[in-house]
Amino acid sequence: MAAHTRYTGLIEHYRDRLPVSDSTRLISLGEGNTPLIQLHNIPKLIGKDVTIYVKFEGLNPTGSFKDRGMTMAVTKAVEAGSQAIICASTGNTSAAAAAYAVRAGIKAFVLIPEGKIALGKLAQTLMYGAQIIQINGNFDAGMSLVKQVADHAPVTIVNSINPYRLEGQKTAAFEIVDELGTAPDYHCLPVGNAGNITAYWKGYSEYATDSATHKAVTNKRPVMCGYQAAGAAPFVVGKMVDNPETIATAIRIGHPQSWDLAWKVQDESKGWFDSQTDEQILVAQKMLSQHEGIFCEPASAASLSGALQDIASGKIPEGSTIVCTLTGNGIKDPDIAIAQCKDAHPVTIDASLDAVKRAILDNM
Ligand code: AN7
Repeated sequence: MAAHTRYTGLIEHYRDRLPVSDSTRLISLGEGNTPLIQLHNIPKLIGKDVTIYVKFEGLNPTGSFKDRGMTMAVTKAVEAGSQAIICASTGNTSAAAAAYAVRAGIKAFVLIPEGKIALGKLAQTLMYGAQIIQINGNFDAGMSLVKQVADHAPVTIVNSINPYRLEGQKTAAFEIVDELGTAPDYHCLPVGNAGNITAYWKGYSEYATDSATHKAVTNKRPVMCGYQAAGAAPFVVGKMVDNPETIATAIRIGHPQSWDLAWKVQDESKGWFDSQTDEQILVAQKMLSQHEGIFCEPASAASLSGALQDIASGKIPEGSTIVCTLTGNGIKDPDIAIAQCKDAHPVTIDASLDAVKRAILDNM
């Protein structure tokens, strides 16, 4: 390897395992290569002998794991000659689609549920200059419209029903195995459309079947644990949900697009789906911020919230190594963060040395 190798995104890094050729023009913003951070304080806090890592996907270029899928989907759309992409979104997919479309020099159309996407995601999508189409309906309604309109207009769908999305997203599992030298015992994820849990399983499975060709020492695969918000939990109730509701707007999805694929993941990995209440999700989000210095968005915290529940009950036994994916950055949803901290006490003082000194000594 050259002494200085600049990281230029996940397609270049895992090009042997992705559907690109030497002549493919790669549309990248340097996504992937996100930190796998070991939690040091929370295991002590809960008094359990477990090793928990979080894969902080909020540190991708647009602040969520969607960039992994979008670099691949937009690269392939451009390769096929497409001039425009379209998606329905609860916010993060729209931000990623908008950014990668700009990078490629093509047009992005995004359908979002009016008033139901986090402020930061709206700000991003506006800034990247996508054509926003707000609908009086939820994500599921938007998704249904996107599928219909693609037959009537020259647009490429970049939701996770586009198979290239999952190809890109599977690289997160590669990174984890490359770093740990093996797969974890349990992998916990928030679940909406269930594209990401499907993609991770694909990544772990591909690495396991040819473990000799990369750095992993085993062909182990983790138990996959998917957690939904209680008000939007079709995998827990066992059927589609028509009016999903949750404060975690990213996963306010009642008709998951990867329904069959995700049940297969559960089956093959001997994993499970469960739900977390909005309250439990918010507790986990705050716990990560205030005990580990990691600020993820509410939906992302469903992974840790679910893991903590299953560690407490013993379903995930002591001695386990667990990876929780934190799918998006907390900065995306400032309204919820500020509401969560309504009992914090910022002090307002005169701009004098004396007053600052007093503010410090009074609050030590
Ligand atoms: C932060 O942006 O569906 O189970 O339209 O933004 O693969 O759907 C977002 C999903 C988890 C769920 N965490 O992932 C969209 C969208 C965050 C998310 C999920 C989403 P999937």
